[in-house]
Amino acid sequence: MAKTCILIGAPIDAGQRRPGCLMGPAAYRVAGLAQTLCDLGHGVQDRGDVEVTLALDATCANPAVHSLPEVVGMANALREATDAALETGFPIIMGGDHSLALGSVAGAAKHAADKGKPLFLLWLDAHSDFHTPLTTTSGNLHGTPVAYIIGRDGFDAFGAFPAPVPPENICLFGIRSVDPAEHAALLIHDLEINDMRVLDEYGIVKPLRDFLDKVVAAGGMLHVSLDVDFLDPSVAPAVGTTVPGGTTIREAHLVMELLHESGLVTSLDLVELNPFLDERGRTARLMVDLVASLMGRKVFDRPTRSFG
Ligand code: B3U
Ligand code: MN
Ligand code: MN
Repeated sequence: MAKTCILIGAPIDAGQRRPGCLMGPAAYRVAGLAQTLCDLGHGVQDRGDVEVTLALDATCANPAVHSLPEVVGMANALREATDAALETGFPIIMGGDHSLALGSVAGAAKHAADKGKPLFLLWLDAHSDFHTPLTTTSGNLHGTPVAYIIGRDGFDAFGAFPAPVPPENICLFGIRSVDPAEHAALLIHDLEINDMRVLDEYGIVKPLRDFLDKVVAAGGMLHVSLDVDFLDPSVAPAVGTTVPGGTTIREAHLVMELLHESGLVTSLDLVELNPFLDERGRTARLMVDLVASLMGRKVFDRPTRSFG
């Protein structure tokens, strides 16, 4: 079904320490994201890059945390922009580092709550991003959004999360790098964790379908947050935090194709693309191709063949 895709640029790299992600939205535009979506029959509105007002009074008890005014400012802007875009279309947030999800998912959660629907979250990432501003040792806030989204403490500077997502509605998929404090916290919260150990044994289809079945049963909305490092760095080098052992191009496309067939996805983040680290645009182009699969590009347009 044709959608109205609403492109929202979120040029931020302050959620980590490696400059470059703020060129992400420009790289997606150069790589032809809008035209790709048009070619698939969707409507496209590019709303440009969000305007950020620095939250200059934001403070945090952990001295390691840096760039709080920038990250809170972006979160505030994106919460509004994502909520508003969901009124009329399918928001695609072009990042920017993963700290932007402190805003985009807040907007999606507010929208879902206003509509009386549960929100589900698929986190495609090498990392669990489950620190709070009080537990992070790197001080990089891109490692914190999942904790904020379930309503953990420590996020005073961001304000209360609008409608915390129950941990069991969150599926971490592809993870292979978890810090000790995140590990301890994940043991006491009931998120669905599909780390690489699980995906190596079962493949991606069964764990993903099981999660999508839960979304269907609950009549939920589904936000997908796609971190470039979900992919193996050999195929997606344009990311600051490479972790070997990621998904292949084909696995990632299959995730997107299954998501498309489910018809469940209502909003999308594209995060952590650092064009300065790319090789002749190949990571940007791969990300655009993955969005194409999510939005309906197929080799053959036919029902999935059954192999019994
Ligand atoms: N967990 C580490 C590393 C990290 C998290 N997210 C990314 N890297 N991309 C941290 O700094 O919090
Ligand atoms: Mn991430
Ligand atoms: Mn990551």
